[in-house]
Order: sequence, then structure tokens, then C-alpha cells
Amino acid sequence: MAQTFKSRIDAATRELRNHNQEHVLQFVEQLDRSQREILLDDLEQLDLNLLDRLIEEHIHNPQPFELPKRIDPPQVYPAKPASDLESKYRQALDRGENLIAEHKVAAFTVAGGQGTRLNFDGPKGNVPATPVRNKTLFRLFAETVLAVQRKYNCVLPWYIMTSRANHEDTVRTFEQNDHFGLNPGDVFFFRQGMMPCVDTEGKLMLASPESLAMNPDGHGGSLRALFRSGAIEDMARRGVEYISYFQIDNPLVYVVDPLFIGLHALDNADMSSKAVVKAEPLEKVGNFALVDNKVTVIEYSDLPDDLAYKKRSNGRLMLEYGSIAIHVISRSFVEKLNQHGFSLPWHRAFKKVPYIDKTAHLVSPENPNAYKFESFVFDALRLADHSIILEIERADQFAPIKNASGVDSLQSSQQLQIERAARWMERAGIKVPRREDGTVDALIEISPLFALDDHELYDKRRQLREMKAGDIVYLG
Ligand code: UD2
Repeated sequence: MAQTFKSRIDAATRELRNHNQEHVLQFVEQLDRSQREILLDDLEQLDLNLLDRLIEEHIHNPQPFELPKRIDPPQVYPAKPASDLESKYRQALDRGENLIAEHKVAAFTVAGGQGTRLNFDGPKGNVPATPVRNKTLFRLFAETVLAVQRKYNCVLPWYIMTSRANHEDTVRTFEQNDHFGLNPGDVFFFRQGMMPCVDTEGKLMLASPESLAMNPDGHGGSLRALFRSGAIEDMARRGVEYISYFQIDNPLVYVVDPLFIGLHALDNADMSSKAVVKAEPLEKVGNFALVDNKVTVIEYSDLPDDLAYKKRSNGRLMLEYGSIAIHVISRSFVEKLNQHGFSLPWHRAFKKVPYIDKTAHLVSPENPNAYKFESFVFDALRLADHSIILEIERADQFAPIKNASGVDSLQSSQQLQIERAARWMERAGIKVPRREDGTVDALIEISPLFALDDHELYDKRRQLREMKAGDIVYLG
């Protein structure tokens, strides 16, 4: 056993030396056995050849992003179908509802993020998000899953991708809350992969004497983690064919959307996306485009201003649709990618990364000091044989919580949640008090267990009461 341990250290040392990274072993003599195990675990998971390539391509010899030569606007299913599409939308809705009822759909949340940007300590899923009851994102989505199961009399398994930083906290949250009423056997947690950070010289960094400074490998890593964790196998065993993918940070997301799933299935797509019309040409969202006949997302940071403002002959922006990170992914597509050794491009970000210096002192830098590498799930669209895009009304399905204040903050998200609830109430015949500027003069929250959408609320209209200014209304 001791030999094995020593030989593992020797092998790691050799490998690191070959790649000029042996400095990360500088404290190894001072580590006890269990600390060495921890360090070895990190080191043995490194792909140093890949790292060499990334350091060369992104740090030593970075090439400017090259835009594809020809970029066209993609085809998009409109939010409101014109008459020629009405029957297809009806058929898609039916198909999607049947697929959910037949247990062929799973929900999938990428929840590797922490609440740090919101000054919240812990998984982002634990951030209190709703305007009246302050339900956390995890509770809100759990209730939605429960409501879908009741509506369609089905099991909707829920897969949750965590990260090294929040896995234990996330699992504990569910255990302590009795899985929010869900069957624990139908909630599947798995960790995403990690990538090492490197300094401006391309050197690995230590977060402590026994651990490397690492970051989650981006939501693109979910496509590999789904496979490696056994989640895909679990889906196959259950007969799940379609994965409804969404980010943890958007309380207005439809956890499963029968129309979207149905269109994806009818068109035999591999991976599909929801899109919004961008609020302005430079909005900080990915831009849908058609490149080499493939749906492609060009991140806002790679989009030159002239292309962002470019118009088509009909006066509309060439790239008018933004990605809101909601997808349907076929299970078979994830299997195919993993069985054929796929890779997604790596994107580099320059960030503040705490590290220990040569004297093992922890340094918390005030300015960015290190590169981290991430892959993006939307880059997999280019690997899909077929992909559709469905436009949705932003105000209806997108209110992300990303920043502590201002745009995309908890406050702006809660306001959008209230506005949507108000519109649903108005459609159900209730007069909602509004201020002079048109904003809702009340706090309203509709639990998914009361109504999953405006149609369900309409069906319950006799249970609704009149409202007056300043009311706090919770429908649960
Ligand atoms: C993302 C998209 C952007 C737009 C926007 C919509 C990228 C690069 N950009 O911007 O185009 O669609 O979302 O809201 O994605 N996550 C993980 N593991 C990771 C990284 C992220 O689970 O390694 C999760 C994280 O919990 C969060 C979500 O993915 O919920 C979004 O990540 P982000 O905040 O880094 O992406 P953002 O908002 O810059």
C-alpha cells in the first residue's frame, strides 16, 4: 500500500515536471497522509496536455477571436404563431404534454453557482427569491416539479448539477427540507467537473498546501458530467428521452414547457433553445446566428459593434435574438457526444483567484490575477445535426437574479415576478391595482402548486378575490 502511495507521488511528480508545473508539490513534505491523498486526487485528475494547449493558445500566444466569414440570421419559431403555424403549435403542445405524461421528460438544473455576487453565502439555489414568501429557488422549482407531476400524473425526475463548492450544502438543503415534498429517489444530484486556474505566466496555483486553485468547468461541462455521473444511464433506465435544461438563476423559467418540448420532438432536433428579442443591440446575452447552416451562439463579448447594429433589409437587427440559457436536449444527443469523445471550445476569463504564496500565506488579490477556463453549453449547438429556436416573451419567462443591485438583481426579478402574476390575475378577470406609471401597487405571488400558468389560474378564477392598493397576496 505504502509503495502504491509512493509510486502515485512519483508518477505525479514526473508528470508535473514534464509540464513545468512541479512547483505545486513544494509543500508536499509537510503534508500528512490524508492531505497528500487530497492533493494527489486533484493532480491525478488534471489533463496536463490540455492545460499546455490552453496556456499556449490563451496566455502565451492568444489569437483574437475570429468571426465566421458568413453569418446569417437563424430561423426562429415566433412566440405567437402566424396562421400557417397554428396547427403545428397545437400538435406540438399535444405532443409535449403526452411526452411529459409518459415520463419521457426530465428536468435538469445547472446549479453549480454560488450566491457570492449577491453577497449570499451558499449555493445560489438557496437564495430567497419570491416576492411574498421569500421561497428559495430550490423550493420554487421543487414545487413546480411537484405541480407538474400532479397535473400530468407522472414522475418528473429532476437532475441537479452542483459544484465542488456547493454539493454538500445543496444535498443537505434538500434533506433538511424533506426534499420539499418530492420523492428523494426522483432527485439526482451530481457534481460538475473542475478546471485548474493558472497565473499570468501559465503556472498552476495552490489554494492551500494540499489543494490546487480550481474553478468549475462551466455549464458546458454538464454534458460530460451528465454522462459520467450516471445521470444519463438513470434517464435511460426510466425511459427519459428529453432533458429540459435551465439555469438556477431564473425564477420565471418554465421548468418544463410542453410547446417547446413538442416542437423539438416533432422536428427531431438534438438540442434546441429558447430566445428573446434582445432589449438592445449590445445586450449582454449570447446572440443566435446561423453559421455553416448550424445554429450558433456568439457570446456578446465576441460580437463587434458593427455586427451588433447591422440590420436586415426588413429593418430588423440581423442578430436580434438573444439566448436565455434554456434548452431542450435529447438524451441520445448527450450519449452520442460522449461516446464519440466530443470537446467544446474553452473560453478564458481573467478573475480574482485567492492563492497561497511561497510562504504558504493566503493572498486574496484585489485585482484579477489568474485565468480560469470554462466551456459553454450553447457551443454544443454546433455539434447538433438539427436544432430549433423558439422565441418567447421575455417578461413571461425570464427574470434572472445575477447581481446584487440594478439590472438582473433580486429586486428587479421580484418586480418582474409580481408583474407576471398580475397579468395572470388580470387575464382571470381580477382588477389589479396599478400606480400612475402602470406598475403593480401590490405584492403578488402565485405558487406553482396553485397555478402553473395563466390557463390554470383562469380555471380557478372563482377562488380569486378582488384586490386593493397595497395588498399582499399569496395564492398557494
Ligand atoms: C449566461 C449566458 C448568457 C445568457 C445568460 C442568461 C454564458 C457564458 N452566458 O450568462 O449568454 O444566456 O446566461 O441568463 O453562459 N453554472 C454552473 N456551472 C458553471 C458555470 C455556471 O452550474 O461552471 C450555472 C450557474 O449556477 C448559473 C448559470 O450557470 O446559474 C449561469 O452562469 P453565469 O452566471 O456564469 O452566466 P451569465 O449570467 O454570465
